[in-house]
Amino acid sequence: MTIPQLIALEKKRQRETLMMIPSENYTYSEVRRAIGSVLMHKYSEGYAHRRYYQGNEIIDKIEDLAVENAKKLFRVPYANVQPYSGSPANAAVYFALLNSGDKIMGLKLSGGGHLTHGHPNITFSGKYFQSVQYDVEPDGRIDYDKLERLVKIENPKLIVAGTTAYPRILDWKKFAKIADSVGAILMADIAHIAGLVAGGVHPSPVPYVHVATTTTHKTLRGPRGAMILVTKKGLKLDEKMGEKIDKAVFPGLQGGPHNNTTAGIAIALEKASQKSFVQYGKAIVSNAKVLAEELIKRGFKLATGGTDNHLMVADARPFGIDGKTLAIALEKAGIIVNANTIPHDPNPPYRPSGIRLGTPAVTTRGMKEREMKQIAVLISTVAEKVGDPKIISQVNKKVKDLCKKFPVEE
Ligand code: DSN
Repeated sequence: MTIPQLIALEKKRQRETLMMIPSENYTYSEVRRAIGSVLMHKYSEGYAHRRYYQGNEIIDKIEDLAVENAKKLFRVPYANVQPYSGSPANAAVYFALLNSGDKIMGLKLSGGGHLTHGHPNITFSGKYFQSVQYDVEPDGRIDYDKLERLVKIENPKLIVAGTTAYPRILDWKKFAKIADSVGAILMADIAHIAGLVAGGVHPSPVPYVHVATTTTHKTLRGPRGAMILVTKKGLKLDEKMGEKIDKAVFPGLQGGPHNNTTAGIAIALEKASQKSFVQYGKAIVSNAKVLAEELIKRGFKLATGGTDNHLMVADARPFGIDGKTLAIALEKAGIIVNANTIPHDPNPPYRPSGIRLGTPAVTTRGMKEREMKQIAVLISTVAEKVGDPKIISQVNKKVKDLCKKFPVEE
């Protein structure tokens, strides 16, 4: 099969299934056009107005726009929009502000953190820095008093406040109090919630942290990319923080920025500053709340007992199955989620006990609370009849009908 044929098939798959992995979303057609545009032909090592290559007059304007949009939307004095994605953005912050062997403290992957938050042995963050991680409690929540005690004992140089599978509001104020008590740099990783922050449905970390990283393609609905934001508090701690981060991104870690992506980021940030984005953020959260309540009614056990944001982690064991088995059965039915560890999971990460699911992409399609109720019924039907191909195919038909009613933007 040719690549165009495979792209057509993937397009069909995305149209006919429910995209419920909380880090995935459909971007805007304007962003897709920017990504596929001639901007990808240009090399632009350096930063706007100080490049190592000629011919960047227009690219400079594009990068200026993306940076300005980021600064305006998140109310920060400094933004770098060049990181290729979230992991390089986090790496750039560490390399800019720490020395190899310095102590960092982030949330464990199994508790809802990210590999780059200091996962030991197999990631740069756990190999080149000394990593001591904190965890969520068995109920799935961060215990801030416990975190404070650990921070006082360990005295880390940098604390990461950020998550990929945490369904509750992060208390930036508490994180800041804890970090400030030992003089640690506080970095927020808002990759999952950036769109919720922009839409005003999750508090912004900006007044409390020194630096924030985010991807641009999740709740923010932009292209695959990332940004690093330095706050006023960050510049107060180190007036050269922005410059250090620029240098760590290029030439420290990366070569030429992906200008097509930069343009896509500028477009998405502009859209995220519009009033309609506030409605979008509210709808993501209210959809998630309804879905969570309905799943609980139908026998699922959710980490923390529910959600305040765009995602939830559901334990599949009440149905006598693990998360991987459920995720595979749901895929057959056209509901795409990922298997996920639950807090203090006794099962291994490849076959964990739960699934992680979220509402950003189905909300982008225009689905509302009524559809969330339907989806909860479909998910629990699959969980109850995981080995029954006839039922799975009946659910799949219903999923396709639902998808037809809420088409994806061309
Ligand atoms: N892969 C992303 C997620 O699914 O949350 C995090 O990098």
